[in-house]
Amino acid sequence: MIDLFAHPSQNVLKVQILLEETGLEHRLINDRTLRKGTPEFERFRRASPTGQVPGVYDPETGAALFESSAIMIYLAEKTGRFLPRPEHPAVRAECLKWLLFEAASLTPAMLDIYHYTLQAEHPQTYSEDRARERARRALGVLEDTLAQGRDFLAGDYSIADMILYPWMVILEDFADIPLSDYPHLEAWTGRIGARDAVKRAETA
Ligand SMILES: N[C@@H](CCC(=O)N[C@@H](CS)C(=O)NCC(=O)O)C(=O)O
Repeated sequence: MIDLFAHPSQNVLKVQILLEETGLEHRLINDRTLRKGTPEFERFRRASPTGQVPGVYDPETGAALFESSAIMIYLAEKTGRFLPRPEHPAVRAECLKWLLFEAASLTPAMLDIYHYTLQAEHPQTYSEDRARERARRALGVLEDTLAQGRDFLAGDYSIADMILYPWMVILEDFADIPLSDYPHLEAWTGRIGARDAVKRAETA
């Protein structure tokens, strides 16, 4: 039984979607209720040295992981699903490319928008404009990719789709960017959101 250290957040939702898609047995452990000195707390700190969620501990292999992209790769490889195998390096790299893009391009821009617009005490126009421009640039790349007639980002439905989907669900509330500005991305979001496993993850 895999431990998923979590509290409600989009970063956790990515992993929950994959766990539901693969049917891997798991239990959610709310990191905020863990008490120092308990075995669960020790496992959480081993999995996530930053103390952030998601964190995963897999007693079957001893894997103790943080960073949602690393967790997604691990679970996909463990099950042999949703990540092309190394014998197909080009499609595998295509899938991994979107995982890195999510972590290195879209997410930092989204978080900067959130902080500079919704959290900062004083308006920070330059930083806010720059973050918004970076986010729109990343969203434009996704839109152009899906406009090439692809149903999913890297061929078949994969962890690339699962890792990016949670951001689209909150795009407007979180970054004040309407998803309808990106019609292909909006249709893709609808396709993923309609999956039973995704619905289960969203209501878990
Ligand atoms: N890069 C990390 C980000 C993890 C992250 O920011 N987690 C947030 C929840 S969405 C968290 O634990 N925040 C509490 C904290 O930073 O202490 C990932 O992709 O997993």
